[in-house]
Amino acid sequence: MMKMTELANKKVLVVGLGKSGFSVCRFLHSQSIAFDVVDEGLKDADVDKLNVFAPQANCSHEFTETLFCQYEILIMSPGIALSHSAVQSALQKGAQAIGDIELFAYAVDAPVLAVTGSNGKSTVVAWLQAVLESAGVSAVACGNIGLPALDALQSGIDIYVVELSSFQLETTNSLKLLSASVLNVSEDHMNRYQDLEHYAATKRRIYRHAELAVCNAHDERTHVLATDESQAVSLTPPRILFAVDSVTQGDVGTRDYAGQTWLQWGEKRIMPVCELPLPGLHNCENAQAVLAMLSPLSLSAETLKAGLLSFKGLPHRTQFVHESQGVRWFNDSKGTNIDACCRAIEAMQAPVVLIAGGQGKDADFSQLGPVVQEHVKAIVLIGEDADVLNQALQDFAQITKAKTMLDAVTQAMRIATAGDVVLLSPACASFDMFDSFEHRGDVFVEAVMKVAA
Ligand code: UMA
Repeated sequence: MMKMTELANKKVLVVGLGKSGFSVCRFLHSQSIAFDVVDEGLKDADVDKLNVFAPQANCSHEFTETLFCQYEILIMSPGIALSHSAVQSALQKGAQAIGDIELFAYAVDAPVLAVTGSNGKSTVVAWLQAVLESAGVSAVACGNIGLPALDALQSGIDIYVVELSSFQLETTNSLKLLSASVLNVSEDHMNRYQDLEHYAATKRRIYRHAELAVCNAHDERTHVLATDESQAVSLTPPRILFAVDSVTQGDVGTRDYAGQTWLQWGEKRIMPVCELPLPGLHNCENAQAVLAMLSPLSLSAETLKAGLLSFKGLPHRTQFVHESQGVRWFNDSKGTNIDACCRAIEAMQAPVVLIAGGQGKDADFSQLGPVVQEHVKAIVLIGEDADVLNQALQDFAQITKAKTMLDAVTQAMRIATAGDVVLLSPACASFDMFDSFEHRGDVFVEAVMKVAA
């Protein structure tokens, strides 16, 4: 493992000046480590912001071999692929690529829990934080969830709870974890990986230095594989399973008592599933993952139950927005892939008018067909890949297209009748029309309040 002192003697390039790039710059500056910056979309305002604390940093917007090959350490932003030709040239000349989470690993001095997965990771991370806080443990949720991990570093924190994306895991090598989980693996980011197994193996890098691996009983791709290249450096960690249908041993799942299904952790009965504060089977599994991730802390069943109940859910994840004329409106803007969209549709338990579309990331949308056929009465498509979705789904539901979110909401309002749900769950990234999934969700909520309230 490289040490911070070694970093100080290297030529360092921060690649990407978004949220994580800025957190890296602030961190390097705080450690008196010199660096330069490159960002293809470099904005004057960002250069000004950087100049306030690091005027010595050279800023460039050219991703060229000549530039990259001048550096020994590339600190990559997660959104920038290692396969970029300028990055590859530098790596071949002996440069090393790391990410913000690797720097976090060097600096953190409290226990860390980390969660990845195609879906549910933000919810699990925020739920973990809620349970810990309610148990009197000071915890901060950071990483892919939005607060860059390096910005979260502060004194007085008992436990860091970090959400990691597969992108971040590509450049993370030495993060020591008290417990780690790949919650699930389903198709996403296929424009960045060779296939689903390549994507899954990248996620499993999270187990590299974990003391406990928390794996999904229904999803073998989440299980630690001794043959993974990522495991080569450590012993296979002990494992605890969640999503077990009828728990008998130390795993976490459900068990039936007197006609009621309970959350069960080994011999501990935690609470009836129907009392969980978030709806749907997927949230029952998220709660189980929370319990499993916390097992090293040996909290009591009462403490865990109180903690689970204290969580109110996150915005943009099957978030109830409004009801008028018997039609309920839900914002699931965070549904950025097919699996998340399917689970949101199923959790509605009512006929759905779906608003979907955006950047499709090369996904195979025909996989949405069966769920759409069963639960969706109409789809309103938005975004640059609307035609791709239309092609894949036209046999399963009535489809119309909309140019703006306001247009989509207006059309959905016309189609929906009492008892229906209108659900924004795009199954796509947002960047063609919006700054982020949060921005997309906010614009949706605003449109709903304008049109339906
Ligand atoms: N850039 C380039 N060249 C490129 C791509 C980007 O120069 O080819 C530049 C852009 O001009 C921009 C910067 O890089 O200035 C953006 O960097 P980034 O895309 O890595 O994004 P950040 O702002 O640093 O935010 C990242 C995560 N984004 C991605 O992984 C795409 C955020 O997760 C995360 O919250 C943040 O770090 C803090 O850790 C968002 C996300 O979409 C929510 N994550 C994906 C997901 O959840 O599916 C992985």
